[in-house]
Amino acid sequence: MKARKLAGFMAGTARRGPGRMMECMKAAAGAVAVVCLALAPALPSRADDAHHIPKTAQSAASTTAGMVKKVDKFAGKITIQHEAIDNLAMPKMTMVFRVTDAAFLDRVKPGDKIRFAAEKINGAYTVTQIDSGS
Ligand SMILES: [Cu+2]
Repeated sequence: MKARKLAGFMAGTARRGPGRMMECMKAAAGAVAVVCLALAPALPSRADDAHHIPKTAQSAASTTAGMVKKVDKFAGKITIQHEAIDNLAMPKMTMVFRVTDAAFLDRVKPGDKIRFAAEKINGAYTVTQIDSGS
């Protein structure tokens, strides 16, 4: 129903000239963007559920101690010298993480000692939480 209506609209506007056609294309692109936005929130929450199988009630156990080595706000990445990360079966090392929220990067600077939580999201090691130890 919707597709046929849109096709008819596009055919009608095409007859009226290229200017109208562009308007129509913009309208169609807008509709696609809306669909994407509607779908996007469902994905992270599903990944989140898979990672948070509630075995115990202790939430502090999921954070790891680390020291910030580098903050790259432009790339949305942070380099952390970290202790072993149990949930990722990772030994202590220095490595680059993505972040789930770019605002994390405004709260820390190189040299800061932090506690943070990390998960593997879409194949990339990603910081999901930072507690900047005061
Ligand atoms: Cu690591």
